[in-house]
Amino acid sequence: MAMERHGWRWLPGLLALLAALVVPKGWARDTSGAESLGLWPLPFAVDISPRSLHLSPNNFFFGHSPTSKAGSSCEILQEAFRRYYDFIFGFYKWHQGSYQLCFGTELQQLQVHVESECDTFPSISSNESYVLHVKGPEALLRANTVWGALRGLETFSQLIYQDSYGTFTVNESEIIDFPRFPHRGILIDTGRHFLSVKTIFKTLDAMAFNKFNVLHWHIVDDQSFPYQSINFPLLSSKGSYSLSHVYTPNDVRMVIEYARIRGIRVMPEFDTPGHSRSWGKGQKDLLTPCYRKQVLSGTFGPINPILNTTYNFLSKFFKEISTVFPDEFIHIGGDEVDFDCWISNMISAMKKRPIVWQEAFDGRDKFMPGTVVQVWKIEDYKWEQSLITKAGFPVILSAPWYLDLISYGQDWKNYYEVEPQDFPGSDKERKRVLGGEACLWGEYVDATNLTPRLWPRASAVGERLWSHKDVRDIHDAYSRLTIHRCRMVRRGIAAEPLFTGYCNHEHR
Ligand code: CP6
Repeated sequence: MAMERHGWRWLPGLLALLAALVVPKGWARDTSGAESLGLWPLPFAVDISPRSLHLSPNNFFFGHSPTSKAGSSCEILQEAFRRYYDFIFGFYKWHQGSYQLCFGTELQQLQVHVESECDTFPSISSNESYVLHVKGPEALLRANTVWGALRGLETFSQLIYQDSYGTFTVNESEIIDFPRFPHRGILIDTGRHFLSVKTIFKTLDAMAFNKFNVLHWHIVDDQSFPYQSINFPLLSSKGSYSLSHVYTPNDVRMVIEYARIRGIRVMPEFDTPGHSRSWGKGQKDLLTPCYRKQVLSGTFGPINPILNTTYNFLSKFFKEISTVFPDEFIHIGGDEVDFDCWISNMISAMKKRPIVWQEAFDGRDKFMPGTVVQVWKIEDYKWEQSLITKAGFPVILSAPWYLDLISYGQDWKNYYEVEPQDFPGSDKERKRVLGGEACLWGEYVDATNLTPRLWPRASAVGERLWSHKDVRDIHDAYSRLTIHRCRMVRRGIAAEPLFTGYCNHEHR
């Protein structure tokens, strides 16, 4: 893993210039210890020298550069410093003076410099790039935004290891990094099984370790309606599995906040007009009544488009959603039943951008401009990407990444080998791929098996969406992911093993 510099020809000119300045020519190619770091997802450019520095938990600190626009008043950074200190040094107490460090080889500080002021919420256009110079006695992390600084802190934490004496060590190194795609998501489904806020927090932790930046919260479905609406409290009091299987307004705020300080957007999905049976319990006349031989059968179909009350209700409901969730996007479903685009128009009127599942687009010649289409059907998904992007619409790919589908063996390799821009079309059309999502539908998933089912399989998707498209070596990925998976376990994520073996931190 000596010199991992990918495709300079793809670099925007400015970045190339920056890179030339920060990466000295003739930087040592010998990277003793580097292959065992398990950097994941692999940064754009990595140079690791054999010169090592030591860190003492008592001395080391994160600081702000004096000229940084986001300084010590920036909660996002302060909180990140606390988290990453613990991830690096573990949660133990380290005794004073237990570290004898040689003069000149100590790393005492990581100084963080951010070019723009402390932001509030991440968005699809957030700049997540960063540059990391590790050199004694002070390392420097430079980023355009706090979101880039968060990604850089994760990478910095991945560079640090314990040598054979247990001393915290980092090699002098230079890293230049930025994401390939701006939308890198995980779908969780709380309609089929309720997931506690604590479980969602754990998922957000693991997402940050893998540089994911969107939590697609498929919050309600046919089976239950756990979202407690402010304007329509009956939806959850009648439609949830039970009164304790509900997300209160405060729960929702906590999820959004926990995600925000990790640089993760929360994109809610309220699937309409299909997958909406649970809505009917608390909102009468919303669903279409079904008839058998001209008699009411007592069963219901999708949301009823012929009643005015439906429009009034949905308009008020989505107005609430658009204020509760700060994200620019609202996912309105549209899968597995015929879809009319009036809901997209309603969302646009609320100054939000709609996302729909692919069927909402299929076979439609008039379709709201700017609507994002999410491709989920595995059959001919590349063809579908062609059609959608040819028609001028941005696309999110999830068809090859259904993580609830399990089989014997290392299926992460199949996820890893997907190329999201490999479909018939022009370069302009290929650029309409915003990214992708690993989906964990909830029919067979609750808090007991969610984490090991997601991780490290979703990590394969994470690297595909973050790293350069030429990062595809499956053997290199295997060694790095094995180490990264152990790191996740060490940090409290019950990630399943890739294959036979062990983690260094395991003890009897
Ligand atoms: N639930 C909802 C699901 C699926 C969809 N919508 C789904 C069905 C089959 C597969 C994958 C996902 N479980 N609401 C379709 C987007 Cl293979």
